[in-house]
Amino acid sequence: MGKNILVFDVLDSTNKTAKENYNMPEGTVIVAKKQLKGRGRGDRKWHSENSGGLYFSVILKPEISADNLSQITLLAGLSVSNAIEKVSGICAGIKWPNDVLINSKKVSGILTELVVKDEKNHVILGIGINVKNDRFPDEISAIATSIEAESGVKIKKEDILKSFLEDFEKVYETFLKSGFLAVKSDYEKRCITLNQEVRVITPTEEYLAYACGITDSGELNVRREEEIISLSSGEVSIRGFFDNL
Ligand code: BT5
Repeated sequence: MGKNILVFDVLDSTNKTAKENYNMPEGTVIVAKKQLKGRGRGDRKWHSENSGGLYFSVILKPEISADNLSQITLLAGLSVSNAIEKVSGICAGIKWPNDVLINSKKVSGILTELVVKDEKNHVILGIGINVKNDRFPDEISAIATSIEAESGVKIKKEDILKSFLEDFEKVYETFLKSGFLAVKSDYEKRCITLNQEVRVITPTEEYLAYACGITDSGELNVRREEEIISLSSGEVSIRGFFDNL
């Protein structure tokens, strides 16, 4: 990971540039100091006009079925929270599946996208981490935070990137060899959604349930009355005590 790192002052979106360069070697990293059109999932925006954040995409070529791609988002969340703790000493939790939070505020988001070309899966793993941002646009000021704001420690963006890539390389290799099950318990330790009452929002209904586990393939198990339901990340949104997210 990161043998090849391309750094740009400004891009529309590192995911867009990575997708255009999907045929670069696995582990190539595209970094932008600022993004003009940073994206979240769906139509959502990722605010990245502030140079205090770290915005990057990693090109991956995992030989796994498309069904298991969402697991890569989980691995990345684990490595982001490990990197934050290693560099700043502060504990960051994961709101299943892809938000990394400190003190119930969002410090990082992950957007995994698939490019199928030449009969191969190319995965673009895009990550935004608020490292040094001291203020946010009004629409997210109540829900967003940065590592420096929470830890009071001066942090270098490159230290977070280096620590992420080192951790992710190990986690990803373990995953490719042995599957999600091999990293599941590490993910569970970081996952703050577990053992909470949550509100599940699907395209067709909304209900309260109790988050009781992660399946061997990374779905969230919730208990609704007497029934256990496995939720896959593409379909649902989970709200918990961090209701504003
Ligand atoms: C995400 O989407 O959290 C995925 C974000 C991925 C961003 C990276 S940056 C590098 C790469 N290039 C891109 O263009 N994207 C990736 P989602 O779960 O849909 O969350 C989006 C929501 O997070 C927004 O609707 C806001 O509520 C909130 N948000 C936006 N910008 C934020 C920020 N800087 N910090 C915290 N929360 C933010």
